[in-house]
Amino acid sequence: MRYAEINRSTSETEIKLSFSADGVGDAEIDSGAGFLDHMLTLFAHHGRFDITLRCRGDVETDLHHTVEDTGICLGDAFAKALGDRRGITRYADITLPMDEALVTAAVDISGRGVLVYDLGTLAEKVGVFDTETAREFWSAFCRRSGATLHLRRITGENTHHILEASFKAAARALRRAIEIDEQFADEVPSSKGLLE
Ligand SMILES: [Mn+2]
Repeated sequence: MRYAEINRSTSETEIKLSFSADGVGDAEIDSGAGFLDHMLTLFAHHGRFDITLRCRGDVETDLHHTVEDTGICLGDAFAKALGDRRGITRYADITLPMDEALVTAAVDISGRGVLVYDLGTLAEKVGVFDTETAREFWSAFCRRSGATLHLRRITGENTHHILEASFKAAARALRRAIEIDEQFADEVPSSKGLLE
């Protein structure tokens, strides 16, 4: 089982997270940010990841630390669960529609965490959620997990739809990228023998 637990405590947030890469999509998410809970619940569902998360953050400041630190912990858990990434497919992409929104996610589990993020201009807020923090979430996730992720809006008008399509697309692409490829089953999928 590719599984990890993370406990992280700072003056800004206190986070307890568990992550199973080979789950059934069960999520128990309590981040303190409703829209982030919604995104992580569907991320778990579409990725077939089991995730439990409890975050107590300084939401009286704003949601920035809560969202970014959740990305840090999820990235740490992802890297820890995958270990040396032996046998994984490594690359995957999907172009995923949600109503009028269409978003591409392309993933390379490279060991070098790079985010290329172009969802265009979004509304500043969805409810009380600051939409610019979604980029901070993915940036932290990529940096800590070692996954390279491109997220690109093709079309879309509604910010809730565009963000939701991006989380679903990322989940679907990550799920495929970490599937065991029988032709690489006992290898690290890199001609240099190491993913970093
Ligand atoms: Mn929704």
